[in-house]
This record gives sequence, C-alpha cells and structure tokens, in this order.
Amino acid sequence: MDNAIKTVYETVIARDPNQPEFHQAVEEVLESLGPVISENPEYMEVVQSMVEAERVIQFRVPWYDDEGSLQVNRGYRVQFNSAIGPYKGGLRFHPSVNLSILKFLGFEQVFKNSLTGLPMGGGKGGSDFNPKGRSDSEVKRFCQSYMSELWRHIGADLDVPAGDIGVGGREIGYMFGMFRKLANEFTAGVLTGKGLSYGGSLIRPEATGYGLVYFAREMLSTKGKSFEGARVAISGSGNVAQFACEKVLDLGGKPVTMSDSGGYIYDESGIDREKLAWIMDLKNNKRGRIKEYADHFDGVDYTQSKPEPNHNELWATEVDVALPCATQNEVNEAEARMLVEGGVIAVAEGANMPCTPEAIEVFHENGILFGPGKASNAGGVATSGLEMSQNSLRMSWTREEVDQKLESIMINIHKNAFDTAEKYGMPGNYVAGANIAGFLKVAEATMAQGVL
Ligand code: NDP
Ligand code: 2IT
Repeated sequence: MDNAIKTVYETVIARDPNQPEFHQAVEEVLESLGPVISENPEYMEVVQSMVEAERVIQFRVPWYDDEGSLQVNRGYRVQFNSAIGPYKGGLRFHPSVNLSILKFLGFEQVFKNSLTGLPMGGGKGGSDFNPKGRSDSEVKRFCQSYMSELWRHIGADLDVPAGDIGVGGREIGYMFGMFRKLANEFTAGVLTGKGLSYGGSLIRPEATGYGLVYFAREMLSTKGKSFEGARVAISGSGNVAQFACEKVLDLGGKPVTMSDSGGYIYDESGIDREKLAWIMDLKNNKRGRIKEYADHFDGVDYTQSKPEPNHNELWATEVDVALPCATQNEVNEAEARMLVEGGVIAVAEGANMPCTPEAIEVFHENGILFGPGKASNAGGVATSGLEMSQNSLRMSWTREEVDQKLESIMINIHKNAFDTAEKYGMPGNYVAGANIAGFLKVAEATMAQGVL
C-alpha cells in the first residue's frame, strides 16, 4: 500500500478499532487504489473523506412479542455516501448485525452502486432482530416499530432502503405500509423490492441471482467456457441462492449444493426445476430448514454445520463453478484451497464479501476467475434502480424489458471491471478493476462538488 493510503487505513483502524469487517472491506479497496492515486494525486482527498460515513443513525426498536412481553432491539441506518445519488442499499435483520457489519456493507455499496452506472449513492441499515421462529404478527410489529423511527430519515430523493438478509417482500410490505401512514403520502420510490400491486418491479426478486449468473457467464466466456454441463456449488438457500440456481438451470448448468446456517445438502443428481420449486416453497412459505430437502428427496446427503468449523465441507465438492450466496467470510483460505483441488474454474460472489482476503489470494494465485461481490451481485441494486425509475415515470416495464436491462447492465459491469484491470496493469484481476472503476466515478463527482 502507498504511504498516504496506508495512513488513511491506519486512521480508520485507530478510530474504530472494534470493527473488523469494516476494516476488511476498506483495506481491500485501498489496496487497489495505488495506481489511481499515482495518476491523480488530488484524489487522495476523496480517499480520506470516503472512508468516513456521511451519517450514522442508531435507534431503539421496542415491540411486543406474542406473549405480551416487551422486546427491545437496536436499529441502524448508515448513510455512507451521496456524491452520485441518494443513499441506496438494503436492510439486514439478523442477530449478528452491528455497526462494523453495516459499515462494511454500506462502504461496499458505494462502489457497487457506482458500477451499475445508475445515479445511486451508498447506504445500509438493519437491526439485530432475529426473525427466525418469530410469528408473522411479531415480524409485522417489529417492522412497524423499526419504520416508526426510520421514516423521518429516508425519502425517494434522500435514502431508499431495500431488502437484504432477513428482509424480503413480506418485510418491505409491512415497512412500506407504516411509512405511507406516517408520511401521509404514497411515495412509491422510498423503498424498493415492493410487491407488484403497490409499485414493485418485475424481476427485482430474481435480479441478484440472475445478475450473478450473467456476470459469471461473462467471466467464463473470456476463457471460452460456459455454464452448459457445468457442475455448480451454491451456498445459502435464500433470495440470492434460489434465483442463482434458477438461472444456472436456464443456462444448462447443474447445481449440486445449497445450504443454510444449519448445514448443506449435496444432490449428486442435480437440483432440477421441480426440486428448486420445492426449496422455494420450503424457504419462502414454510420457512423451514434445508435439512428437510434431504429427508424428502432420495439420494441426497446432508452435512450439519460444525460449531466452529475450520472448513465447510460444502466447498470440497468437485465443481466447475462456485457461487457463495449466504454471508460474509464464508469461504476462508482452507476452503478456497479445497475448491481449487476440486477443479473449480470460476468463483463469483453472490453474497457480500463471502471470500476472505486470503481465499481471494488463493484464487488469484491459481488462475481461477474470481468475481467480487460489488461487481457480480450488483444486479439486485441495479434492478432496484430500475424500480425507482419506473416509480418516477409512474409506469411499469415488462418482465422482458427489465431482464434485458439487467443483463446489459451486468455485461457492462463485467466489461468495465475487465477493461479497467487491464488498463491499470492487472489483467484478469476483477477485484482491482471493480474497485478502481467504482471509485473513479465517485471521485470525480466528489471533487467537482468540493469534497463536502
Ligand atoms: P436471505 O435472508 O434470503 O438468505 C440468506 C441465506 O444465507 C439463508 O440461507 C441463510 O441461512 C444463510 N445465512 C445467513 N447468515 C448466515 C450465517 N451467518 N451462516 C450461515 N448461513 C447464513 O438473504 P439474501 O439471499 O438476500 O442475501 C444473501 C447474501 O447476498 C447476503 O450477503 C446479502 O448481503 C447478499 N446480497 C443480497 C442482495 C439482495 O438483493 N437480496 C443483493 C446483493 C447481495 P439461515 O436461514 O439458516 O440463516
Ligand atoms: O447488497 C445489496 O446490494 C442489496 N442488498 C440490495 C440493495 C438494494 O437497494 O436493492
């Protein structure tokens, strides 16, 4: 790392020593920026300012459970950067949520949103609320209480939240209802990921997973390869994993694994459309566990997660393509080596930061195609941007129109990351390419506006 950049990194650590995920995300970006700063030393001011969030909001979220007992959670919204558009990014409801995780996600979102080419700044929010095992009424009361504070901090031209882990169509619906009541106006563009009957966009539920596979297809094609006949390991079984699986099937690939925090299933014969529909019903309606797949279908292995795993055996599966779609740091160095030994040729991140820096190094050293999340999973927020456009136009586009726009955005992001890496002397390094390309647009806008 260049000395001036290193000083910025050290300041970040000294200021918030207990935020390891945030440090990790910042370090990965700063490591890429050396050649840009040599070329444009004035951009050092942008680097200095952009590691500090513009605003962080933290609040109390009280609600009553079904037994009538008071529960108190902590709510947050990190408004990271609005140089190129309103803050935009998801809300995560998971017991692990804290400021380190939300700041890493908000920071990543700034570059990701810039890469989409759409006018969106970066933000992230959520709560340490654990939706697991909670009734529908409890989830509704929680969402309403959360929005009873958040509503005063968001707006269609200010900050536009959406879903992330633990926040899907149901939760967005409850939060939109509360916003509408408190604001006393129907502002569709204040949240994305809405239902179709009240301003949602076709393809938004599918977008992150579909976009991920479009991106991975582009990476494979640089080596003359494709998804046709490829064995694919997918982790997670939520929104991103489900639609990544669907698009892999569309392109002729064979998904063989899926997981949740309890463990993973390995289906040698492949997760076909019928089995995927069963998983979607299990996860989205019954809210069950992936283990039930192994109980229901023949010839499927289920491996339970270990309490403190050094490695998750899912990544020892012999596959051509790996799509980690669960959570941060789910692929470490040992797991990356298992994937390489199993013959993987491409890894694309569906989740945010699922691969540790050491894992990424293993992929790069072994010539594995590696797509970083801020490029490869940008299809979700890109389609949120398309939902905002439709809301502003008071129109809705067809499924085909939105899917075509999503596909061309993913092709452009791939090309931009690929070409930028080459231009700055790091051919094939999509991490550097995505970080630099995402940074340049925000840097130009920040300088033009006087580094406020
Ligand atoms: P969901 O809540 O729909 O699904 C999350 C999945 O990941 C579940 O299978 C969950 O298992 C698993 N998971 C979550 N946390 C852990 C953990 N600590 N250990 C093991 N497994 C875990 O979320 P999404 O599919 O929306 O999000 C998945 C990833 O994709 C996240 O990193 C998110 O930030 C990222 N992402 C999401 C986008 C979107 O549009 N939704 C856009 C871009 C990125 P369990 O149910 O057991 O917890
Ligand atoms: O990480 C992400 O990009 C998301 N969770 C989607 C954000 C959005 O605003 O659609």
